[in-house]
Amino acid sequence: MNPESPEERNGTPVGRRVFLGTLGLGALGVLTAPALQRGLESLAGKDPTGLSGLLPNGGGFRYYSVAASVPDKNATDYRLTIGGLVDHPRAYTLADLRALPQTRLVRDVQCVTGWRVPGTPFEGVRLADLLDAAGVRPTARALRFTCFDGTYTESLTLAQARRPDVLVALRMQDKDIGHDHGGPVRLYVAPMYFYKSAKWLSGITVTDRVRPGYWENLGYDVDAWVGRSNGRTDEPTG
Ligand SMILES: Nc1nc2c(c(=O)[nH]1)N[C@H]1C(S)=C(S)[C@@H](COP(=O)(O)O)O[C@H]1N2
Ligand SMILES: [Mo]
Repeated sequence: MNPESPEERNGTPVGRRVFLGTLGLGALGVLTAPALQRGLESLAGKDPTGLSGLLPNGGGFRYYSVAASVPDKNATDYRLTIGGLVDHPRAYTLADLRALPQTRLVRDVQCVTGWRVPGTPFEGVRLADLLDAAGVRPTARALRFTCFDGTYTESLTLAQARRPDVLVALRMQDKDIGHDHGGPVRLYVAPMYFYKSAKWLSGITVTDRVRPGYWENLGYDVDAWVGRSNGRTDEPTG
């Protein structure tokens, strides 16, 4: 069994459905890959029926979590660790991150299931700055992101991670990021589908190769450029 599977982690009904859905649809093998992926993702949100996709939602965000419950973290107990192939591993507190230079970006957000939110401000520390401070070793090629939901993971190549439009975000819509949107800290990868923007970010491991993340193990593209991946033709977000 896939060790990232929520079925294995907590045996929740949502996890079970995702797992069984993967087996069932994968065995059928008749659906196109994007249709399969959209089906899987609608199971993962708080919308097992996928019917909310048919309702108007005012152009807003939808809440997604592959974990059944996620603990609250705040300025007291939040930590972001950076380790792996670096010379200076460390753990940042929220105050540490707030003390670093902040970058504000305003781009569209695009989920691979189709919904898009125009002109959303995100603000935080450039991931490139954290990598520079960590001292990335010459053998490093990629990053693995882990989350304090205990389940979700993501990946970027080192070159992607060093782009100026990739943030360790502390604010979204000009507010501190709330729990539902992945606060206090989420990743924000502006030019890619929103599944790259891991919520509840707690760990960055520098690795020698790309280790596909949660949805990528279930078929999503690892290089998730908006409009140029996952069989979709959306306008770029940037
Ligand atoms: N930890 C975690 N991060 C995640 C997800 C998730 O399930 N867990 N879902 C991803 C997907 S598919 C999307 S579209 C966005 C949704 O972000 P939102 O809940 O703030 O709208 O978060 C991404 N990051
Ligand atoms: Mo998504």
